[in-house]
Amino acid sequence: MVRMQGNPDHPYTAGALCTKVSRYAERTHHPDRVLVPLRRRGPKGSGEFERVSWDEALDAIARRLGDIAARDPQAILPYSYAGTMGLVQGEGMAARFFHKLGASRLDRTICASAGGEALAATYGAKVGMQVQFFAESRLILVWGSNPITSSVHFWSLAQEAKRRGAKLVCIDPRRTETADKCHQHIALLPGTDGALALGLMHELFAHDRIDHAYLDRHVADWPLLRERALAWTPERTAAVCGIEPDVVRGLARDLTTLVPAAIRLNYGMQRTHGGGNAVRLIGLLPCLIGAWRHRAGGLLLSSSGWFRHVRDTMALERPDLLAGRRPRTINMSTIGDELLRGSGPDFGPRIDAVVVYNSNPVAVAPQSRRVAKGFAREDLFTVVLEQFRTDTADHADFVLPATTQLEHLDVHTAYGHTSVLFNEPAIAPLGEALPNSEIFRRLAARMGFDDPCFADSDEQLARTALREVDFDLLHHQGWAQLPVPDAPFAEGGFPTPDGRVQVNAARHGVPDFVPPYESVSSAPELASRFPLAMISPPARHFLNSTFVNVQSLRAVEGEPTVEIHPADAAARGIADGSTVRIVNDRGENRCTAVVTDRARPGVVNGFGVWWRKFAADGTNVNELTHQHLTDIGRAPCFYDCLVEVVPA
Ligand SMILES: Nc1nc2c(c(=O)[nH]1)N[C@H]1C(S)=C(S)[C@@H](COP(=O)(O)OP(=O)(O)OC[C@H]3O[C@@H](n4cnc5c(=O)[nH]c(N)nc54)[C@H](O)[C@@H]3O)O[C@H]1N2
Ligand SMILES: Nc1nc2c(c(=O)[nH]1)N[C@H]1C(S)=C(S)[C@@H](COP(=O)(O)OP(=O)(O)OC[C@H]3O[C@@H](n4cnc5c(=O)[nH]c(N)nc54)[C@H](O)[C@@H]3O)O[C@H]1N2
Ligand SMILES: [Mo]
Repeated sequence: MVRMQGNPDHPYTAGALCTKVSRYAERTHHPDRVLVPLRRRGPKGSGEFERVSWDEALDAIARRLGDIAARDPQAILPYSYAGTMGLVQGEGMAARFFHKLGASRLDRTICASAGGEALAATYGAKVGMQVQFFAESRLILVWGSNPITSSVHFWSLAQEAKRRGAKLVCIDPRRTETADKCHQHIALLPGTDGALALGLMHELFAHDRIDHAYLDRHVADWPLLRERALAWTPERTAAVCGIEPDVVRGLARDLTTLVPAAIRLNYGMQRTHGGGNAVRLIGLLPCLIGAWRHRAGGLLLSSSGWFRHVRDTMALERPDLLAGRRPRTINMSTIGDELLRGSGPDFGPRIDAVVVYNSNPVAVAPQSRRVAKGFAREDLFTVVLEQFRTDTADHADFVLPATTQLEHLDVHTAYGHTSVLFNEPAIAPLGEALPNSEIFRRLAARMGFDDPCFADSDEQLARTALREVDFDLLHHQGWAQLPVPDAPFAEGGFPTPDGRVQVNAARHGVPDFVPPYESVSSAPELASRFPLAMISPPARHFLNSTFVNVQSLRAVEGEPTVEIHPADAAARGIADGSTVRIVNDRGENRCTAVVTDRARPGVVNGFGVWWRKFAADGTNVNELTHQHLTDIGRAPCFYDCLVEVVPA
């Protein structure tokens, strides 16, 4: 491995890498890589291990899982998410293994399910504009997203639009680096986006600035929305959002005068109680103004729905191996509570074993004191497939060395652009590391699973995972573009049963503003003790908890910090650069205060997702977050969290 470089021929990324991935060589060849199987030696959570052979590790794991499965396989839980989003090294062989075993199923909600299910309820699938056409938009709302940090390729397109004269508006409680580069920044209170969307609709309906023809033809039940929106005057909206009424009026005007308008709507707003309803409301704005008529108008949350015909999940994951069994489903976002639960009639058996791959729940899951306590159970059997000794790996009985993206084969779909990608291994696996697929293949053999599908090679898995894709072209070129129309909904044709956008969606009804669980106005009693709202978006140089141990990146991030507005800091006697404690009833986290007007009054900004073991007090921001779920999609509410900040 000598150099990391993007593919200059790929139409969307054009060879550009984000900062963190440009350090992937440093990460891959990091001296701390786990390169041999490890067995626990010290107490749970101590991170003390001894080296064992693959045979010893796999025999012991298969024996223990076999014993538990003989009682009830549902006592075994797989836990995985975004470490790699590849189809082969994600839920490929792993899913087959757990289906055959009859293990509990995992509801993978930790990131995108609130917005995903909300968009599907409204539009029928996670579909939207083709990202490249943002370059031609006249108005771009960057809503709940910090693309300079988290999607640099989109940001290049927004910059292009700006050069061509577009207006950029950033809607975010934090004055982000992105907000600095937009023409306007609307610093609303966290979790109030649904109210802002209703306020904008109020203006559009009240002044009759709507595209009647588009609504009549392509949006079912739209008058129900009108009725609801007319109650949201700019004054009411502004009071809820913590902004000025004229901001609502001005933005509504821009939406109809700067044509076409496009919304880059992302996950910031979804990590609060009303995240699902907010996405549904914002999702309806482009319909009101007929923005879908243009290829540079509409919205983009995720393009992943365009891949739904391409991904052959059944063939890849083989749910038929369940053979009629219907194991329970466990929500990954409440893993803390789930691990600490006893068996019971409504829960089933206690969780006796967890197999973690592609995830670091002790750091990334909410209310991490509960998560760490659960993983510290001496009677829990934990296997972690990892590249590094993460906070979660420290709690394992066995750590199994996993390959990185450079060392294994995979294929990827996307959620920004619309091409399928091929990941060819560039180097041989380091040390004794193995791809996830091979680890599950070997475990399956040890467990006596002899269905032919457990012998599939990685290339066979990759071919099986994709249909309607020219695999040879994909392999040869590195990517294959999906056929997506330029302006997919110019004439309606949404992927809903009747082809129309759904205002009154099955199961969810007409969308409305759902206030946060924890805010000054929705929980005044709690706010009297913990008056500050805390959000915790990702740090620019980390990828959730990945890359936190890469020295050159950690050097730029420095140390865990919390941003606090000068007025809030002064009221608490907090000086810039001093050590503070962020506290609430769930826990506390020590870090360094940055006194800055990047934070709005009443809101503090923590950053995700540091490793607990790198912090002086062994915690991170998730010590403060809670396990309540969003209105739609059963997702976590990381940015719906009241705290107090005090000098340490
Ligand atoms: N560098 C880097 N890039 C990443 C990641 C990373 O960890 N680091 N993570 C990747 C992953 S897994 C994901 S899911 C995506 C996420 O990508 P995005 O969904 O684009 O999310 P962020 O860039 O985190 O931006 C979220 C923004 O929302 C703001 N926000 C917080 N609460 C609210 C609210 O209530 N309303 C509004 N309007 N805004 C709010 C935050 O201040 C933050 O600036 O990024 C991916 N890219
Ligand atoms: N407070 C707060 N918490 C958050 C967020 C936030 O914004 N604020 N963001 C949330 C979001 S958007 C997400 S997506 C989740 C992400 O949570 P996770 O999915 O847990 O993602 P990471 O923290 O990146 O951890 C992935 C782990 O997988 C490992 N890994 C990578 N590739 C492989 C592989 O090929 N094989 C194996 N076995 N392991 C591999 C990496 O070393 C890393 O330790 O975190 C969530 N948590
Ligand atoms: Mo995510």
